[in-house]
Amino acid sequence: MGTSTPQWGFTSVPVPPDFPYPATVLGSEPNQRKRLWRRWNQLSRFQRNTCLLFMALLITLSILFVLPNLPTTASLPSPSRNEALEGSEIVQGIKPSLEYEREPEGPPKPITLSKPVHENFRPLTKEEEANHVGENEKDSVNLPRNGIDPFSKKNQKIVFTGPTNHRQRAVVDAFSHAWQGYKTYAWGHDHLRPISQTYNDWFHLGLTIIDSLDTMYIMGLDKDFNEARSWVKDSLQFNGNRDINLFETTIRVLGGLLSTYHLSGDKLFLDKALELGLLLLPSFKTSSGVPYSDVNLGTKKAHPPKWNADSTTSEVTTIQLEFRDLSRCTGDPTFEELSFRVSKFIHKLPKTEGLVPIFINPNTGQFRKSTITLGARGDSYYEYLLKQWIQTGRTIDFLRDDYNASISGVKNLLVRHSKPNNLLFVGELINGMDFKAKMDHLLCFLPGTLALGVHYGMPPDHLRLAEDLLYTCYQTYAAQPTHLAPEITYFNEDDDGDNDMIVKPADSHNLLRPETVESLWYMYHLTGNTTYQEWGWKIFQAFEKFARVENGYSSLGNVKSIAETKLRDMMESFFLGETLKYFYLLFSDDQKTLSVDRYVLNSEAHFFPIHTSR
Ligand code: DMJ
Repeated sequence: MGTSTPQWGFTSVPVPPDFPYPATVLGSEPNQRKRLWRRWNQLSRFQRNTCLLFMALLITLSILFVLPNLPTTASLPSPSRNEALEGSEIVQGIKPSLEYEREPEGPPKPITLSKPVHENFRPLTKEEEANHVGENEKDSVNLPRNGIDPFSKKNQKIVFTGPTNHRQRAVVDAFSHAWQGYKTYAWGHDHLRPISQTYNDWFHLGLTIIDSLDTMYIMGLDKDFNEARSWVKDSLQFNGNRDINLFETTIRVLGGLLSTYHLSGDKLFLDKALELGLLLLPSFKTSSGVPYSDVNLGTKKAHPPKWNADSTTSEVTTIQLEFRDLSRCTGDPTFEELSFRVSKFIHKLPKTEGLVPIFINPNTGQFRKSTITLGARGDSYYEYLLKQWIQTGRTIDFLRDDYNASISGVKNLLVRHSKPNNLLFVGELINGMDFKAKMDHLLCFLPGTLALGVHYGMPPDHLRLAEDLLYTCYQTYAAQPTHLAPEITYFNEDDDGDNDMIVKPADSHNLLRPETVESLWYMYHLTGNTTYQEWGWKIFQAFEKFARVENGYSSLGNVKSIAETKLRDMMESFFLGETLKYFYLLFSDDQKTLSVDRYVLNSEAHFFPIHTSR
């Protein structure tokens, strides 16, 4: 790492004690100084007084006109602050906030970005990386500490005018095709089964409609959006004797309703969100405050799942963005308090280098000895540490610190490279101890989250990790004949193995999941590197080729064979709520309107305004 000692202040030279000029105007040569001193002594008293008066006038004028325009001391790095930032200061042209450790003062300042974010943010060249010097450091964006609430004016709407290029039009066409199948065969039900021309119900909440609302709004599909709105108004019922999963319902339904409220300004969606939020509250009635996984909307009683006494760590820590937003929108603090209590509680539990086991007992409040992974059941614990910190205007330090600690843990304990081609992957620790070279597709959310973190001032080497990991995630698609990724990939660490990636028959399915496309969007959005768009386009075409069926899109049973894809007859709501939305964002010519400086996206790709305080 190249370091240099910064020059703060002026070079000081010895001067006579009564000398009126500041040291900086002195020549450094002793003869020159003597000459000046002699000339001063040769002046008459009147001349000296006039001189002094003139100097005093100059100083007064400087104080009045120049000083107010200088940066405040809060925004000027002190030498010690600078040293603390050494090595993390130059982040692809984005400097971490110099107010990193300070509480915000005064009212929030609005964001004024003169350029799209990505113009100020690009990957380091190899040389720059070696020296930790970014050439566009000088025109970096100094992100304000606080985000903006885009809806500070009541009912202000953003107008979305639809696709602007052929790739976006192709994505909208895909959405319309999926929506048409859903409308015809599964309207009001949770998911479409496009091959058997029927539906699947999980929670009986019309999941596909609600998950799709903001996607339609953004794509400018007004007619479809209005039909969906009418269904929400007239047919969406939350009562009834049925169990629902707290996490899934929160990210998809509560998240979908709140996001649509924010984008459209239509209060119907907030009213419905509040109705649902109140029904979810019994989940928190446990001795530790860590919620149960399930709640019955009819009996209003919560309980663990039938198969397990424990709750899933990622589930109980992935409801906070939504509950906080509900509190901020309604003025009722209960939702935020109960959900954030969980985060605060888990913050205090012992961890393995910031990493957590995937199960936690809601009665004892203790982790169960279990797998450590950033894949299934672990993933969004890490995602919501960062996103909650951003949502609350970067004011809650423990969220940032726990996030940073966890990424160090990932680097130390979970990152490895495959053989023979040196692909970086993130494995798991079975029982928190034994390394397994296994990576879920779910884990491919991580490059996007890492890039988002770096954008907000996290250490720059997180971006290199994001780049390398996203390359591997893309390879899990590109290596298959269908150009679609399996659910799980194993990595070879032996010298004599020929293939870096191994896919077991039981893991070779593809559920139309979004995580890789999500990360492609973040990386394109934040770096402007169009390679990520090209990779996304290839994946999109593969979905078109192998998942598109007459009445929608179907998950695949086998990505390893073009001849035998074994369609599974299921289109999950996240295909419309997330996968197609991220494709649309990835191919967008406008990376400003839905910028990560304005919104934080929840785990289901729903938009939440960034608040200005804790
Ligand atoms: C989505 O429901 C969410 O992204 C969740 O956080 C993880 N799983 C699915 C998509 O794969």
